[in-house]
Amino acid sequence: MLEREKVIVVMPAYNAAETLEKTYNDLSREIVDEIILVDDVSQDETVEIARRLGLKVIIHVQNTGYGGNQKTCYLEALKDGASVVVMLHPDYQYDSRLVPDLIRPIQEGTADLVLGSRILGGEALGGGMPLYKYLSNRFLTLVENLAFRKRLSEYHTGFRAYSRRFLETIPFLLNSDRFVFDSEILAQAVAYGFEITEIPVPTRYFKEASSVGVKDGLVYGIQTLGIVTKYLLNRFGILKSDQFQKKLSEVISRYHSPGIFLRKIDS
Ligand SMILES: Nc1nc2c(ncn2[C@@H]2O[C@H](COP(=O)(O)OP(=O)(O)OP(=O)(O)O)[C@@H](O)[C@H]2O)c(=O)[nH]1
Ligand SMILES: [Mg+2]
Repeated sequence: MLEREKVIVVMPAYNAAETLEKTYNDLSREIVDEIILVDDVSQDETVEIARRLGLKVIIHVQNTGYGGNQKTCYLEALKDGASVVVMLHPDYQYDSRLVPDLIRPIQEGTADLVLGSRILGGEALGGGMPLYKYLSNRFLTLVENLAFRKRLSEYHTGFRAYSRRFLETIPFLLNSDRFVFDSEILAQAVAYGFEITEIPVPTRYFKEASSVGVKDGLVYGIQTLGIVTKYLLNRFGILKSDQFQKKLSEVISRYHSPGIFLRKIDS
């Protein structure tokens, strides 16, 4: 019998004690082989709860931010032999019961990146997304679609699945440690020619599910426009940038490479 692909869920966590267990309970353990939680120096009981639930827990020595947290998440998932990596916020903002739908296009080989789209879900505002976030999302998405020549419904969801091939290729370690990491990785997907697809997901907003206020949101929006510009400059050969040229294997320490690239993947 062929062993099936290894599905690893990664959770970039920061003060997720209130919501972690609920998020975990909705995950199908039949589909998910391993769950890795990276703690970004939470001030609450996130780590204790994660350990009690039996998750693999990695603890940062200092707060690096949401993007920096994801770098650790993906390196660990690759080292542990993931074929498919799901990024799931432990803040219960996304419906983790939808993981099987999210990973299907990767398992079927039709995409390397799958986005859980709240806009396709059709109830972004109804689900509580603040109006200014909704409008910014629509505006940035329009700009990104034009720049990337795509027709996606949104680029700003935090519920995503990536193939191993994708994460082994793009130099995500060169990305920002902040929230704009999520925009950068999509620009890289386009630049490196990976297939992106989306599935509809419901929107859930409540107090614990969001720490991004107006200021962080503004920084994120401006930095997203920055990465779109950088993408275009690179694409037209005006200013080449390592973020869109290098491979992960070229930017990672050679002492860490064997653990990632020489792994034998069962499939
Ligand atoms: N704010 C923050 N979040 C982090 C950090 N490291 C990891 N995270 C996690 O990142 C996830 C996303 O943070 P949120 O504040 O909900 O941001 P968001 O979901 O992108 O934005 P909203 O749509 O406003 O909820 C949460 O699940 C946090 O646990 C960090 O250093 N700062
Ligand atoms: Mg959130």
